[in-house]
Amino acid sequence: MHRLLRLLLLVALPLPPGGAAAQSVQARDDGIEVERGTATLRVTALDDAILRIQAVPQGRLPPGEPWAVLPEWRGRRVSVRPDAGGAGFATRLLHVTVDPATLRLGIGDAAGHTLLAGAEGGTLDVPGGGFRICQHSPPDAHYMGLGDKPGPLDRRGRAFVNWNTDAYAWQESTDPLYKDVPFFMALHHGAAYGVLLDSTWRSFFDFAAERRDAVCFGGEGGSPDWYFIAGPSPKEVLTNYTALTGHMQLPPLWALGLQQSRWSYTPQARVEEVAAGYRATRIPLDAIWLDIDYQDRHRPFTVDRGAFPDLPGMVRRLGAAGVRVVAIADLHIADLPYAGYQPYDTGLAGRHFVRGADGALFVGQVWPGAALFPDFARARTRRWFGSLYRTLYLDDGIAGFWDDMNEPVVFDGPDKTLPLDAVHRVQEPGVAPRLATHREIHNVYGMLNAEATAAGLAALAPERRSFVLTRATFAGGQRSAAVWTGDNSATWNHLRLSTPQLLSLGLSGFALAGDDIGGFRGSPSARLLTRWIEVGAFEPLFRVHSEKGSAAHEAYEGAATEVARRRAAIAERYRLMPYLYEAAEAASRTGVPIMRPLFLEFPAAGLEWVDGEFLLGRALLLAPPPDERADPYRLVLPPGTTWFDYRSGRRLPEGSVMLSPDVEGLPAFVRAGAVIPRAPLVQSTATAPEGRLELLVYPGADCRGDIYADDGVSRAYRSGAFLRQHVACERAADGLHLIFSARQGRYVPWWQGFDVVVFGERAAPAAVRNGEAAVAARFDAGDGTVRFGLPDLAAGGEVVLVR
Ligand code: NBV
Repeated sequence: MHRLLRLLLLVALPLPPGGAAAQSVQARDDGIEVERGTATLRVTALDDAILRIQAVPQGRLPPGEPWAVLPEWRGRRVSVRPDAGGAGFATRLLHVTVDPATLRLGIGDAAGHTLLAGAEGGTLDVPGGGFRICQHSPPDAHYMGLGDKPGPLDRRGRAFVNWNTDAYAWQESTDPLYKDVPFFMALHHGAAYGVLLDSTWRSFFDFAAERRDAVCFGGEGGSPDWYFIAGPSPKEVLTNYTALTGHMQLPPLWALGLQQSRWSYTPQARVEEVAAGYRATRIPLDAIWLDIDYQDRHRPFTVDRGAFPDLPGMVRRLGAAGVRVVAIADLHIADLPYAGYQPYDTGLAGRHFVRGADGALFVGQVWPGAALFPDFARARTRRWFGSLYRTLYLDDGIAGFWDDMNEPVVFDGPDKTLPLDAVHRVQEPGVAPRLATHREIHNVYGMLNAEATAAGLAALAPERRSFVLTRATFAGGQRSAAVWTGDNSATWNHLRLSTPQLLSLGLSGFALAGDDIGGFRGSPSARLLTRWIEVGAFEPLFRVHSEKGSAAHEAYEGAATEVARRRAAIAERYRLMPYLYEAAEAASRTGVPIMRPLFLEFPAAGLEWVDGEFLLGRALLLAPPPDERADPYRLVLPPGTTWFDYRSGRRLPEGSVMLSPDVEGLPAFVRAGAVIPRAPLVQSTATAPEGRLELLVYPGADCRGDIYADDGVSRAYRSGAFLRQHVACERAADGLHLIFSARQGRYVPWWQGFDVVVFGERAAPAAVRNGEAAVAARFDAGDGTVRFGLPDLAAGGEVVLVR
C-alpha cells in the first residue's frame, strides 16, 4: 500500500445560497458528527473494523434500514480516540478524519496508509431524489462483489445498476439481474476493504467507468447510510462483512450432493424414473426437484393429485433410495375467492397482501393467472407465509423449498413487477412502523420471501436444518437461503461465465451458490453437459436444471463415454464430500466462501487468474478449459507455493504449465501445505460411507487441514453433536510430523481409522511411528507417495515419517 498523505473522502455538499455555511464539529464517544449548514454527517465506529457513515442534506439522520445489517449491531459502538485537533478519531485499526469546512472524510489504517479517499462528484441532493458518493480510485485498484452480476470478476471500468429483475435469457452484458447486493470489496496492492451501501432503493455503482479516477455509488432515494469494512486481508473483509450481515446457515449435507431438476418432472412416475436412472447407472444423486407443474394449475401450496396421486408415498420411496425431493412454491398466491384455497383465504383474513396506491388489493398475472402478493415487509406476514409450508414439509415430506419469481415478477405489471407506488407496511420488531412504496421495498422483497420460507421451516421443524433456494435476494440474504444464477443458457460461453459469477456471489456473502448445470435455456451438446458437470462438481451447489422443451440434461443420458466421464466427476465430488462439507461449515461461521478466487488465498499475487481458475476451499485449484476447443491452454500458478497434480499426485514445475482439455476430468491441483480428507464412494449422502477416511497429505509450508462431521441433517451440531479435528504437518530434522489435535465435539463418525497418503516424498521413510508404535508403510517411487493406515486418533496424536 502506498504511503501517501491521507487522501480525503469528499461528500460534496451543496453550499447554501449566499456563501459559507455554518460549521460545527462534535466529537462523540463513538465517532464524530459534523454539521455544515443544514447538512449533517456522522461517522460511528461500530467496532474497531467497521464504521457506519450517515449523512442527510437537512433534518435528522434517519434510523436506517432494518434489512441487511443484523439487529444486534443496532446499538453496537466502540469508544474511539479523538484526534488532538478534534476533526478526526482513531479506532484500533482505522483512522478517520473529517474536514469541517468541506465535510471531507478520509479513512486510513493505523500505520497511516490511505485506504479510502474522496473525489469530486458526490452530492446529498441528486435532482429528483437520492444521493451520490465518490471516492478516489487509484489506477491499480480492483473492485469485486455486487452479487450475481455477470462478466469479469474485477468490476473496474464498468458501471452497474441494482434492481432485482427477472432476466430470462440474460447475457454477459445484461444488468441488472435477479439480485441486489450493494456490497463491494476493493483490493489495492494486496490490501482490501469493503463497502456496504445500506440502501434498498435502485442503486448504482460506477467503478472508474465514467471517470477513470473515481468510484461513485448512490441510490435513487433516501440518504447515504453506508459501512466501511476493514480488512486488510480479503478474508478479514468477508469475515467482518458477514459478522455485520450474517452467515449462511450450515446446509443439510444432502444439499451438497448432486441435485437433479427440470422444468418439470411430471407425473410422479417420471420423477421415480429419473431417480431410478441414476441408481441404475451408479451415478450418485441426492435430490430431485419439482418445478411448477406438480401443482394444481400452478397454484402455490397445492398438488396436482392427478399427476401426483401419492406424493408422500413417492417421497417415501425416493427417500428409501437416498433421494430427497425439493419443491417450488412461488410467492404469488392465486386470487381465488370462495374456492377453499387456504393461502388465499388466510392471507386475505390476515390482511397479508400488497395494496395499490388506491388502497385496493393489487392483482397481477403470474403462473396461476390472477394473483396476490404477500407483503413480506411485515413480520406477521412473513410468519403467515412460513406457515403455508406445513403440509408439504411435514405431511408430504418435501425436504427443501425453492423460491422463484420473487423479484417479484408480475407478467402484466409495469416493468414486469409490482407498480412502484404499491404500498408496503414496514412492521418489524424494534423499528417504528411506517408505510413504504414498492420503489423502496422492491430490492428486498425476494430476500424477505426467502426469510419467510426459512423461518417458517425452522418453526415447523425446529430440530431440522432447512434448505431454501432463492432467485432474488439482497445483502444479508445469505442468512436464509442459497442462491442460483437464474435462467442461463446451454452455451459454452455461459459455462465460462458461471465461474466468475459464483466467485462474485461468494465474495458478496453468498457462499452457497450454484448455476443451472447444463444451461437452463436450450439443449447442451453431450460434450457441453459433460464439461459443465465436471466444473459443477467443484462448485458449492451442484444442481442440474433445464427449461421445458430442452433436450435431456440427466447425467445418465447419452453416449457411454460421456456418461462415464460424468460419473467420474460426480463420484469425485462425493469422495471429496468431507473436504467440501468442512469448507461449508467454516463458511457458515467465518463467511469465507467455499469457492474462492485465487486472490483470497494469495492476495499479494493480484488478480491475474480471476476469471478462469478457482479454488474449492483452501487447497484445491480447478482450471476449467477456457472454451470448447481442444487447444492446450496455460495454467498460471500463484508464485511462492508448490503445487501438485491432484490426479497423478505429481509435483508441478514452478510458474505455469500447459494443460490439455482432453485429459480425463477437469484439471485439478493441490497446494503444498494441505491435508485433504476424502471418503469412500456412496451413491447418496444418506448412506454413511464404509471403511476408513482417507487423508491426502501434501507437505509444505503452513501444512494443515480440518476434519468436520456431524449428522448432516439436524441442528444438534449447535449443541455439541459435531466432530472437529485439526491435522497439521511439519517437516523437522527427524522427518515429517503429522500432528492430530484432540477431537472436539461428541459426534461419533462413520470411519474406523485413517488411510494416509503423503505426496511428494523422494525416498522411503526409515520408519513410520505413531507415538511409540511402528506403522507399516508403503513407498511408491513412481509417484512419490508414502501410504499407511492409522487407527482413529480421536484423542489426538503425533505420527512421524522418520527420515
Ligand atoms: O418455474 C419455472 C421456471 C424455473 O424452472 C426457472 O428455474 C426459473 O428461473 N421459472 C424461472 C419461471 C419461468 C421462466 C421462463
